[in-house]
This record gives sequence, C-alpha cells and structure tokens, in this order.
Amino acid sequence: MDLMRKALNLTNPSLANSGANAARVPPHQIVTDKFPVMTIGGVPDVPLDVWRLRLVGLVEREAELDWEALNALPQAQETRDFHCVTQWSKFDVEWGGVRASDVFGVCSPKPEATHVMLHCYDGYTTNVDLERLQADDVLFAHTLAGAPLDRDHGGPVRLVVPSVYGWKSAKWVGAVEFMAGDRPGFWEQRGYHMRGDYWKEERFGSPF
Ligand SMILES: Nc1nc2c(c(=O)[nH]1)N[C@H]1C(S)=C(S)[C@@H](COP(=O)(O)O)O[C@H]1N2
Ligand SMILES: [Mo]
Repeated sequence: MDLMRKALNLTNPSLANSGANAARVPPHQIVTDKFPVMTIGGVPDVPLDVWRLRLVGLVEREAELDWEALNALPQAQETRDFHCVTQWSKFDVEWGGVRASDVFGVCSPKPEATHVMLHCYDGYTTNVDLERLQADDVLFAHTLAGAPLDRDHGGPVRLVVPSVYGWKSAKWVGAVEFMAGDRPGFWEQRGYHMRGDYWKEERFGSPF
C-alpha cells in the first residue's frame, strides 16, 4: 500500500480526507494529483477520420456520428471529480465534449430502452442505466484540461460518467447499444457492481 501510494503520488489520506474534503471524498478513496491510466490491454489507435460513434439497438433511428457530426452538436464543459474503484480519486478534472443527452437526441431511444452497453475500440464494454446517462454532467468527451484528449485517456472520444466509479467512463467509445433491461459489461462480468455508485461503495458483487 505504501508503494502504491508513492507510485500514485497520493496525498496523505488522513489529510486529504479531513476537513473540507471529507464531504467530497467517497468512502475509502484516496486523493491523488496524478491522473493514472487504467486500461485492460493495449491502447487502440483510432484516427479522427476513422472514428465513429454508432447508436444502435432500441432507438427510433439508428445513427452513426463521425468526428464532424459530433463537433456540430452543442459543445459543453464539465469540471468533476474522478473516482476509480482501485481507490484513487482526482479532483476537478476538466472535460469538454458533447452531453450524452444531446447525442441521444440524434437517435431517440425508444421508451422501452432502460440501459445501454458502451462498446469500445479496445474490445472493452460497460453497462450504465439510461437515466444516469441523461444527467447534464455526462459527456462524450474529446477535450481534457483544454487540450485534445490524448490516446491514453481514451482519445479521440470517451464517455465520462462522473456519478459512478471510473470503470463506467468508457474510453475509445465506438458504439452505444440501447437495451431493454441490464446486461453486464467487461468488468461487471468479472465481479464489479452493475451500478458503481461510489457513495454507496458499489464496488463488487451485485447479482445479475
Ligand atoms: N475502453 C476502455 N475504457 C476504460 C477502461 C479500459 O480498459 N478500456 N478502463 C476503465 C477504468 S477501470 C478506469 S478507472 C477509467 C480510467 O480512465 P483513465 O485511464 O483516463 O484514468 O477508464 C475506464 N474506461
Ligand atoms: Mo478503474
């Protein structure tokens, strides 16, 4: 643990989690200034002219956005804390991109769609409920701290879902599949929680 703290440049947790920060740091999280890279495998190379976001499944109109189409939608900024289930938290991450609700307006999810599966260019998948994705702070992000999102952090485009642990924030996202009911993604099949609310410490083990 000491080594991990050192590697991540972790602030002394007793300090970071005290006082004004207590209300801000979810249970058993430790604040770091770094932005560690968490990835299951290789970092895919997805050039801008190849990148697509497909909107499929239970929608009124299946659609495919390219880079130009994504940038033609209203642009938004959100500064939010990021919490990884491996216990590091980073304050004030500045994202720029397009609100998920604006992206979903392109395809109009059918009323029976309750959850989505995010499909990524590295083969990763993760599931999120549709209501959570329609919150104002959920972005398909292409900018981090004012610069184009780098490949390690999911560039050209990743999803950011600030209200749950970081594994739901799908990097190199390529498709959104709208589903009637929930289905486990990559980590959820391996024991991670179906929802991942960090205030409730939904780390592991909800049945599906
Ligand atoms: N496509 C894809 N998205 C992913 C992952 C991944 O391996 N592949 N890792 C997840 C995990 S576990 C976390 S904590 C965050 C980390 O984002 P970062 O690497 O930008 O810190 O990305 C999530 N999104
Ligand atoms: Mo993670």
